[in-house]
Amino acid sequence: MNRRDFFKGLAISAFTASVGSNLIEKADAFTVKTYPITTKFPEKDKLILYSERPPLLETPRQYFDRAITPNKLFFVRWHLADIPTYVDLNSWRLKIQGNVKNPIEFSLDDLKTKFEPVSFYAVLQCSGNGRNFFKPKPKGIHWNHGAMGNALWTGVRLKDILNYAGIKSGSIEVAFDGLDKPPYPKTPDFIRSLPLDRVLEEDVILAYEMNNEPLPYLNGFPLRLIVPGWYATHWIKSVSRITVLDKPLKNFWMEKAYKLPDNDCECIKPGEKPEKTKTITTMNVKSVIAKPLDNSIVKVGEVIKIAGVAFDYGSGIRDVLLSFDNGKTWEKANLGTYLGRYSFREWFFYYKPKKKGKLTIMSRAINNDGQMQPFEIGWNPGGYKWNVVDKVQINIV
Ligand SMILES: Nc1nc2c(c(=O)[nH]1)N[C@H]1C(S)=C(S)[C@@H](COP(=O)(O)O)O[C@H]1N2
Ligand SMILES: [Mo]
Repeated sequence: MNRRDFFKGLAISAFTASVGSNLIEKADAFTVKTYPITTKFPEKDKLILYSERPPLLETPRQYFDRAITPNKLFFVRWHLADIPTYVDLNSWRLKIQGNVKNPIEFSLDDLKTKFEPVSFYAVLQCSGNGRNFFKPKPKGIHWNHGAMGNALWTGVRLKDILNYAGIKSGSIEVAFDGLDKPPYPKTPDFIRSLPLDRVLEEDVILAYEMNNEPLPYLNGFPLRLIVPGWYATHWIKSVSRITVLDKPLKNFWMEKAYKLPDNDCECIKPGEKPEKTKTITTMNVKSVIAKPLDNSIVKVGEVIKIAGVAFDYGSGIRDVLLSFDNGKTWEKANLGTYLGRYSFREWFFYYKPKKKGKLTIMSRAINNDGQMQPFEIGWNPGGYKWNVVDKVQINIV
């Protein structure tokens, strides 16, 4: 099937819930609600379905037993229902405008040939990943652990492109707009900005490849912004317009969305209003247990492999510790190959259950700055930044 035809069937049945027969049942310790698994999205395999329009698809937990998330299993999140489903690269252009000396347009080939390509692994994680575990549950999509993934991103430095256009003095921010559009005139378009100093760092790129392939449409074909170490809300998909600004961008997405309470714990009591807020930026340290799944049945004396991933904002993972006695004692997991400071770090541990009954397995990551996953996290209205010590419970028989 040609990439152009992928979305045809989907558009017709956009409002019908045609889903597979599998249900994620109690996918982990905290889940009560069940969501169906779907295979019907173009360029995607089995993912947990929260919505068809816009597509909201989560990667099932068991796929985090490996450092690299395949494109087909990579989660999907769009805010606006009118998403790009076909892009003609003959006419597609990236526009650089605003406070620059030479406003300019590039084709995808221009980008690939005029600028030095760079590649690195980096974790893309939604700010609301793990929102389902907060009590009470904040409003928003009740993601479990799977609104995250790690890929090899290849593209060009934003700094090279902006310097080519020539940044005028007085510039302070850069705004990014993708090809997705609001379905109704009063819905605000998804346009976000980043501070100029972050944009000019070496590691902020516009990627045209994900794991050595063109990006899937649902993950931002043909070009997406990569801001390693920062939450996914900054990683604008299908970028087509970049505007250099001499004053802060003011719109719904910058002023109201993706805000955290601006205090030490970044938290408030449920129901209260934060006095001040700030925009969410860097990710915190986190580990997730992929296998065994919650409620797995395991035989006494049979060795099982416990596996998962860990990551942070870019200091890198120092250790992943596991506990089999509710946090009294901890053992070091084996770490997989180092794939760069922004990548998932795979970890694994072989364990032989000695006695029958229920067993809780906990995982706790420590980064190179000495930060550790907490046992509890304060509540915030967005349900952002969940990174509590992970756990699964297995039945030993
Ligand atoms: N153009 C565009 N880019 C976007 C968004 C969007 O709605 N439109 N959502 C952001 C958010 S909140 C997330 S979590 C990620 C999701 O990326 P993915 O769909 O590739 O997993 O894209 C980000 N970039
Ligand atoms: Mo997100």
